Amino acid sequence: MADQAEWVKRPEAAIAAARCTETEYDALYARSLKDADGFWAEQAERLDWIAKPSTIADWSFDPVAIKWFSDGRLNICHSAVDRHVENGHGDAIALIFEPDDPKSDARQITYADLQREVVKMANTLKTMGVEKGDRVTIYMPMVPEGAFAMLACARIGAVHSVIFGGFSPEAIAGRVEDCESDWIVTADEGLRGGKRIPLKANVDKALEKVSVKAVLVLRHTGGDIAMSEGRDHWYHELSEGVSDSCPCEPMDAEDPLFILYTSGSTGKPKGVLHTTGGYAVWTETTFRYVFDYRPGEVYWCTADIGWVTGHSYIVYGPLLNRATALMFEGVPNYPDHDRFWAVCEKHRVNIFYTAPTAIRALMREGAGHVAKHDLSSLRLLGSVGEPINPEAWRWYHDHVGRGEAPIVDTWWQTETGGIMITTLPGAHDMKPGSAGKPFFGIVPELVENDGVVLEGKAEGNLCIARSWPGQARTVYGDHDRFVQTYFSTYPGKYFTGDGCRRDEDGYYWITGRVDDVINVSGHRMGTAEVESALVLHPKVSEAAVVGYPHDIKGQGIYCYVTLNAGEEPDGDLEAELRQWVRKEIGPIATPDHLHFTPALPKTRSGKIMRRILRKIAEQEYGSLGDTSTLADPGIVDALIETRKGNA
Ligand code: 6R9
Repeated sequence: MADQAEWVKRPEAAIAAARCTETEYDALYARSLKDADGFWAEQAERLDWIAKPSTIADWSFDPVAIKWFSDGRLNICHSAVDRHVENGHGDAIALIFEPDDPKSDARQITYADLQREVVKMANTLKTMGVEKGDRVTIYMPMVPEGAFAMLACARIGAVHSVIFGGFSPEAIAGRVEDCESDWIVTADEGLRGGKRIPLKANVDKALEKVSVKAVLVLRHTGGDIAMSEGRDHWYHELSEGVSDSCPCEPMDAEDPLFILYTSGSTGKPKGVLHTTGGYAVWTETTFRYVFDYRPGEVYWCTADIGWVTGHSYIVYGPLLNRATALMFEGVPNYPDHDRFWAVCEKHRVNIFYTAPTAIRALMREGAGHVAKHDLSSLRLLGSVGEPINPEAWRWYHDHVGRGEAPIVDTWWQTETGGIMITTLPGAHDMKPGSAGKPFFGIVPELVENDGVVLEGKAEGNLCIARSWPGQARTVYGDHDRFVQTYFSTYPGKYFTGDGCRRDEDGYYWITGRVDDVINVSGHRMGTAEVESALVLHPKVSEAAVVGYPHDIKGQGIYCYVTLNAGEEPDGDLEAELRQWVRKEIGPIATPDHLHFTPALPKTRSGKIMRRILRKIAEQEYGSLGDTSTLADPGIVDALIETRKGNA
């Protein structure tokens, strides 16, 4: 990427309407560092507290112990739902539901409806025996009941663990077991692009491996499913006659709110734990400034509630701001490639937040699909999940944003709880491909491998020097792993796992992961997870998985596979292995490329040389670096030959 990137000016309209101008950003940012306690105490005023916190920041990165607002008490559901009703906004629309099938009716859910629905779900969970502190697994399609379930857990003090509806029974079982969850909330089936997703059947398969006390099932498609007597309950039956009152459980600011599993470079996915007060303040504040939301506007984030983006920017951030958030059940290309734009036109969407992989896929289908629709309501666009290439940025800006709407390219992670680096729409001009500037309270540092912190224009490993309210507090059940993963590489700093460049204007450019995590269509995946799945197959002896550039997905999954003696690769086995990985992890982990090889390049001590495998997958044969430490250097030539043959 060129350093002298072109600036794209923010429009006058955005400046005029801005909640935060450039001067204000500079002043607020400076204050957020100089007087962190004062700054965050003020932001926290935007929530309803049962007991206002007197202690604000209380953290250390060495040893690792993170607390914010620790003597405060609140319930996030009260701030996101009830208080809006109490303040006379019960008729404001909280959620708009746009179903998979455009011919089905959209639903509008007011804040008063939302309160009723959440109370009903909360009391139903209580009927099942769920109590404060219990973990509840939510495996739902993108329907409002998914959000009701999350908020219902928060209301009664239960900890939700949402699992993306695309994950396999094996993945569900692993997560249910890891957080010792005794309850699952699911639906008969999901609908995506006209296809039925067998959610309940997947849960049934998972429950052959682990057991729970009860499963609550939403009737959504009406599809035929098995119900296990005594264990499974229909939501519409169990909720009948529950009380219409359910007080919000008073929670300590540091009481757990949710667990969300995410991939790392080693081992099984980690259950990242977020707590109540800091997460609420962080999502409320970031949503307010970054999207500069105004009452009455329609905001649409296309993520799934199974990912952190759905948690923070479909459910909590928008509702804490009394926004109208659209929830979309479907996919961008069903029934046709113009669905996103049709939905924007239909619901007069003002703020649209999506992922680069979706933009690239739609860009490939041509701007004609965009031109068919009146997108004049759009005033702000957002991007999240992976670096956005300048070409996709331009297309998004020119065609979807009519060359006018600013784009916020928001960098953040499951572990950060909310947005960390982005431009603000009225405060900053943009540079396509750069996330921009740090949000309030965020101190990014670029660090060399030896720990030296770089100043000014530089490139290095992205660390964050100070804690912020939305930061994850631990890995559920394994605090050592939390410390090891994020705080041991550069002691005293939070290490993000991303590489990053800072330019002469102080803009940050994320260059991608520097660890063994790959980003496929904005989904984070540990290469180790895919390897573990492959070697479970009886014919596979060894596997090494790397990412390689992919036009639409950003990164594709490239698998080097060694078979057991006597096994021969063929098309059938290839198809079988693809299917195998889908079954083990889920469709998002389907290998893009299988490369059978009699051996993998290893050092004499037996370490797989991933650096070389990455280069070969990328077809960068000239820059393989030193191969002299390999036990059998000849294997590299053979790998290159095969790669050239099948590229
Ligand atoms: C929110 C989310 C986190 C990883 C992160 C980085 C990549 C996310 C990005 C971005 C460049 C952006 N990432 N947003 N890279 N520019 N605007 O995606 O969380 O699923 O945990 O992924 O995604 O590599 O480290 P998560």
